[in-house]
Amino acid sequence: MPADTIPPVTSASRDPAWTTGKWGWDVAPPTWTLTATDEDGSGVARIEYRFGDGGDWLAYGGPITLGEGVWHLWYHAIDNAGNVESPQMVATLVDLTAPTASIADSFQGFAGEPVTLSVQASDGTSGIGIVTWSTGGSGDGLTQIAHTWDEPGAYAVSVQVQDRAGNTTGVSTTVYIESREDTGEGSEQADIEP
Ligand SMILES: [Ca+2]
Ligand SMILES: [Ca+2]
Repeated sequence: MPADTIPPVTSASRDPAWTTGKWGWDVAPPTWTLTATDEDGSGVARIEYRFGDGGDWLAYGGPITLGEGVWHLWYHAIDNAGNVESPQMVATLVDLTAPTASIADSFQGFAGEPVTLSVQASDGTSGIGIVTWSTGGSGDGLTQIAHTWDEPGAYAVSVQVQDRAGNTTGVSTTVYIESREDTGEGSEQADIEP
């Protein structure tokens, strides 16, 4: 039997096969399975893995499920003749947590004039993505928006804050719109000196 000088080959497969969130993120913990073959050689002795490109290699004992975080899973196999495969890597982005979002209980404004609304939002893992307002505005990181109501009244406004992975938090508020006439405030009064 000729000497085995060819390293084994490891392949990585994930379940589910495709990322479950947006922009390459997973929103449920994916599982990686490593399998190695050493065709016509001495046979696979073991598979090893580690996270990041430094540190000790760990013996692979079975499928690896990844929680929240940004992961670089490095792996290689070694055959029974001691040939070591060049390391391979798969990157996995996991965000399981919806953003935090808060909005003021109420906003005030005047009919026919734009009211500026804002929401405080943050997301530690994938970051804030699309923000969608029930007033009609939607955009990447759109945490502030202006809207004009033509008639006095109390208006419910809701906002959906999504992280880049697709996890969503909803918050709502009320906008109270008055008319200038009802309040007695008018542009003429601004000129009156005390
Ligand atoms: Ca081999
Ligand atoms: Ca998140």
